[in-house]
Amino acid sequence: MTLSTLRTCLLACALAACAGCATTPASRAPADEVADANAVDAKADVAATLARNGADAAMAERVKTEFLHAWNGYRQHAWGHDALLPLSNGAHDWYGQSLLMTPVDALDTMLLMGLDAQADEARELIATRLSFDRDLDVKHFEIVIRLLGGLLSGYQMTGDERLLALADDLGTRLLPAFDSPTGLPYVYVNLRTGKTHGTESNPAEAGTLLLEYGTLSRLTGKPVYFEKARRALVETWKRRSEIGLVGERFDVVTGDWTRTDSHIGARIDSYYEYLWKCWKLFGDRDCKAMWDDSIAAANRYLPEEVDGALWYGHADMATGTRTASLYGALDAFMPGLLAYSGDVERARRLQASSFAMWNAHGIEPELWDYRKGEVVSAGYPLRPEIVESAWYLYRATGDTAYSDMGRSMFDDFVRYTRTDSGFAALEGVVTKDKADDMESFVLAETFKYFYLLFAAPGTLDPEEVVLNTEAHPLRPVEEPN
Ligand code: DMJ
Repeated sequence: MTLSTLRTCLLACALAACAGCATTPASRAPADEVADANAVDAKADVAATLARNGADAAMAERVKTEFLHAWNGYRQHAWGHDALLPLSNGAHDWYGQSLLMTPVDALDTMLLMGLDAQADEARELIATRLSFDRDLDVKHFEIVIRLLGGLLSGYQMTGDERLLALADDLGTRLLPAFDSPTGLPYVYVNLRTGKTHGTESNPAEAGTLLLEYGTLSRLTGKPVYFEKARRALVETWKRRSEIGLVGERFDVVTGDWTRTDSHIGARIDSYYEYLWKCWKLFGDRDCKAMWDDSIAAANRYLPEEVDGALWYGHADMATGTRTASLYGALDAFMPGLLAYSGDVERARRLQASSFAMWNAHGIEPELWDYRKGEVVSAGYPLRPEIVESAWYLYRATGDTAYSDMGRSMFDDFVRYTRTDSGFAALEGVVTKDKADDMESFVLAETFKYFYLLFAAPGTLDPEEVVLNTEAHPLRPVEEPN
């Protein structure tokens, strides 16, 4: 079955029961054409502003130098392992055996930064040492966004067929995760046996798979990857409440919600991101329809104004009733997504709130009560989302307020988290005590978004490539015949 046949089948079968899901292009009114022309003019204005403001080459160089500090620490103390322990100068493997999380996650950042020698060395390590034939129960979602995403972007940026072969092998080993009665993926899958476990999952883990599996389908000509991941996204969306919100956890066997709190933070966040991005990368009109419907509900029930500031809090998915005034480091991806999808004014206001949360203690907490102005969960695992949003806003507006914001956050980031061998998570943003942990996403995402904020605008154009949720750039690929 070709991908286009598959798409037709999915449109006809899987989505037939979904109200509001467009299966044919909407007819275009003259007003749409005027709006399109205005949008083209606005984009040209922003491009001119970006070109005029140019890059901050000194800051880009500084980010690159600090990235190299972390990479060299990994290279010296943790080479061949998943991650560096930046306080003890030790190494950590997620599952007792290494799957090279840091090199795979870091490869495309090095390529973007022009660190060719380091990228070549990492690529050789990956191509010659990475094997997925292991008796390991791995977390499906994390392996997809970090490893599958990193291998695919690495392949697209270098043309090294060994990376695509690894991605294809990994994809085949992960596919049993989708073999639940609902098509929603189990949380864990064994790379050698395909045995699955973990039935309580969530919208983020089920809905943040399609960019990677879809790209793998396009590159290998195997539609099964696209089909399974798309079904998981659609099955998640189909479970939205009557008012259009999703909850925080569901059971993949029964398909029932087990937690009905709705928000844009942990366990839900990137579900929204992929609804928009699967339209952007694949031109999938059903994704666009699901996005329109879902973001409208989120924008209706989750926002809350406090002293003139805009926040997105928690609400019950069935009634929309406010349940908590919590926002945090993960929620801070939303301004970027709003800006990317064209809602710049809301994005600006929410980013101002994220930055106020950051500045309350000089670095952002994992969770913040915006009504009380209090830290609820004090850790800082070096997350990228607020920087990612600053970059999307800079790209959407050309406004140097966002590169200034990035400069200020980078100063704080280095001041509070730098160690002799890398960068350490914080136990608490109030005390600034460090933890012996440097997640691979620091090299995949946090440094990449800081770099992109200051590098020449042509370094990466989000209108030409789509970054997965781990910031791995994926280029659109034509459907094979
Ligand atoms: C990353 O692994 C991804 O961005 C994911 O979507 C959310 N969590 C981390 C970064 O904070």
